Amino acid sequence: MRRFSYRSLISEALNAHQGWQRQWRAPDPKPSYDVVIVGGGGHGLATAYYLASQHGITNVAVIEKGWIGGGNTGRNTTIIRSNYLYDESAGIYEHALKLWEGLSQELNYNVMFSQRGVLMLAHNVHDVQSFKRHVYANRLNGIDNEWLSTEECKAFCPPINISQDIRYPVMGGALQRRAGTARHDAVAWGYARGADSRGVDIIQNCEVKGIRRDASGAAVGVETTRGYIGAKRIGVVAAGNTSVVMQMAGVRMPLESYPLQALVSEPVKPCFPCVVMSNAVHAYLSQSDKGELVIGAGTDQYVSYSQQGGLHITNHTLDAICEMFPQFTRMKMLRSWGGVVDVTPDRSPIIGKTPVENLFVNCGWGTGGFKATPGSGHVFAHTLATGEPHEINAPFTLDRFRTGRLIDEAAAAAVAH
Ligand code: FAD
Ligand code: PYC
Repeated sequence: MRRFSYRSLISEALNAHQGWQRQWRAPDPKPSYDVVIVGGGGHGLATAYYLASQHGITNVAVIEKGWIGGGNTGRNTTIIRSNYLYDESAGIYEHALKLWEGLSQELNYNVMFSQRGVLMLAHNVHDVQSFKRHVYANRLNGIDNEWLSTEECKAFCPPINISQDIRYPVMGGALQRRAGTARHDAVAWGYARGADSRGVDIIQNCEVKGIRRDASGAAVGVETTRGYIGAKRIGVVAAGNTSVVMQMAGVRMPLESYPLQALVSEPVKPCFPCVVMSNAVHAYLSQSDKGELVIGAGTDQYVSYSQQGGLHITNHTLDAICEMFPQFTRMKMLRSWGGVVDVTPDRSPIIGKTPVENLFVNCGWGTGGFKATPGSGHVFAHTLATGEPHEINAPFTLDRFRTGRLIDEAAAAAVAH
């Protein structure tokens, strides 16, 4: 695969960009693979990439029913942070954040990771206490997070309205400076390109319709719209559709799937320097490199597989945005869309073994898995390669919903929760 470099970009600019290769192949499925990954989102593609690059396992297929990155990976609002409460979460989200810091270089693909800072605003005494608790817990884990007064919030993000006369006045905020955003499509494409160049087959427009088990009950392959594909190990990474896929092997998952939506404004000149989230008023905002304001809120209140959310949620969010940032009141909204997120009872993911031999799962990232993409792929690749969890994903078992060792991150799941 031709590398992107200053030199290759200049030479292609002078050559009307005629010399670039396809970024990944479109192979027909082989009869069988060492590992089949169900789901070509960021997590599935990252898993394939690390299987090949870290474990030398290249006889791998990623099976995607639509197009890669067409699920939540390409629909999310790209907030990346590691300010979760518990040690287990600090382990995985900070592992991911460290990988983000070198990802463009690792993949030779610009994922446009921008550490512009994520500021979580507090609007009541409960917020203040909860965010300060997160700040202290994060610091104990060596994760940057700091408490800002109301005036310091305004200095960090001048568009914030700090008038104390509004319904939810700003009482301070927790700032993670190393947090930020990245370009979601580029993450899927970069991992796809890296995996493909190491021999991984990425098979798009191919839906998994069944999971075949042998007489002992072990999973041995997947039935797809392009025929049967055998597999020594299967990793299901299907986000909002995970329960449906796992049901094919007879495994009932502790997941609920909800629509989560976002919207963007017309593009304007750079006017918003960071990411601001507000759990209390249920809104968050950043500005994309194209200039659009990227806005989102919470999930719909009912389970659904519709990639479209309720209009009243958007209205409520825009009310909140107008109160926090009155200068945006006259902005026009351009597009809105939704994704289907897979939510666990404790708002933490499930990564590891299942009761079915050779069948592994990585799901439950709910409203907040984009930030974890590199870390999740990295530890899931280890799990698939060795058959045992990496120490970082060891706590995130399916079994915790039986034993009661939950990792309750409802507060850190934040606005979208
Ligand atoms: P996906 O990208 O959804 O990939 C799963 C893939 O599996 C899909 O492409 C799907 O087509 C495929 N699939 C499903 N069933 C089958 C089948 N039977 N056969 C073959 N393929 C199948 N997270 C953050 O960290 N920060 C944010 O700011 C953020 N904002 C969000 C905003 C919105 C509106 C949404 C919807 C989500 C947001 N998230 C955010 C959550 C984040 O997008 C997800 O947690 C993450 O992208 C999940 O990645 P994934 O690769 O597991 O899933
Ligand atoms: O996990 O930070 C997050 C998030 C923000 C919006 C949706 N998810």
